[in-house]
Amino acid sequence: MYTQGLDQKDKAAGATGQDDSAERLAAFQARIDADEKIEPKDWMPAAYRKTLIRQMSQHAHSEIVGMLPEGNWITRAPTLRRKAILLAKVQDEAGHGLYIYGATETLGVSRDELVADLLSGKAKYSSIFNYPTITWADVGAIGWLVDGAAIMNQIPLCRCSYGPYARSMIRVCKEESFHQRQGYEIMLTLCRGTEEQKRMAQDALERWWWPSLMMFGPGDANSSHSAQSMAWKIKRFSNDDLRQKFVDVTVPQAEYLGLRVPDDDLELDEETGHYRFGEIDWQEFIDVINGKGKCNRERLEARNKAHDEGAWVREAAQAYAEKVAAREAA
Ligand code: BYC
Repeated sequence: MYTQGLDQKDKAAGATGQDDSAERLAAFQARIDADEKIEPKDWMPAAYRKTLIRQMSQHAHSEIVGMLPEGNWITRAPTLRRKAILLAKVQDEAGHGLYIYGATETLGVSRDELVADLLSGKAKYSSIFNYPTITWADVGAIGWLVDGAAIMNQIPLCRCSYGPYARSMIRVCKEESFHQRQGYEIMLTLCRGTEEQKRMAQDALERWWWPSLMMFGPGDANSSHSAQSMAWKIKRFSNDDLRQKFVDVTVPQAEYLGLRVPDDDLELDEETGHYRFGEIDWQEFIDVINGKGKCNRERLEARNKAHDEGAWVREAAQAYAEKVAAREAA
């Protein structure tokens, strides 16, 4: 369905190439200001299209690469029930990637180009998926913290100005809520278990807390895209605002679990009702997004291997499509 947008590529390039006149830009901004949705066949500035392709493709890649850290535990889930839930969750992430790739294709870029950029290492994906999952508690911490951060970021994207992206986020957010609850329930079970289980939960929180805060992106002062993306209502809140909201809802959840958030500067500001928290290690964030995280290499190798091993499926689908087309032509 979404690939129908591909036949608009030439027209779209023409429309965005020469025609970004002040008048057209003003009319476009007026539509955004009136909270109208922009649809694939509508005129849009070239830079709006480029920003969306960048953000949406990175988002889709994150969903797909995000299957790997948790996928690591499918064969080692502690019970049949946990295994069934984890399988469903990881499959949901694949679905999210596919909806968002589909929505990105409506902007006139092909799935093959997007995937090639991921596999070559040219395209970014979320920093969080470059950390290892070394114990079962990491599966709980990912659901609780990573999916929790993802919901905080994605609920406002349901109101994004670009229609296909906004609509794809509605189902994604419903599924992410279930993911967050299952992760929290794993943490709760561990925290009510033996001393050793509680230590595993604490250790996972210590390793995932700061990387989860980094998911929201650089601080507002260093966020190169935020101002324009907010003016276009692609983003509705700044990176720092969403990070603060996440801290405010998550700290009481950690307290309920009886776990300690690994931040000596964490303190509730009674006047504002917000938690003050310590400085994020931005050098670590920069290193991770530049390919120097613990698992960057492993993640790209895994995606490339899966792509190579799936070649026969693509070839078979292509051969079948050609056979059907030839039969119809005859
Ligand atoms: N990691 O100007 P800024 C999930 C880059 S998956 C890597 O603030 P923007 C899940 C940014 O791209 C959920 N790179 O950018 C799946 C830019 O670089 P470029 C993933 C990051 O776009 C499986 C530069 O830093 N969610 O939920 O305005 C299992 C400057 O940043 C990161 C999404 O993708 C990062 N964390 O704001 C479990 C949500 N942060 O492109 C769970 C959609 C920043 O100029 N994306 N960068 O080279 C967004 O909302 C926005 O793109 C961001 C960044 C808030 C992430």
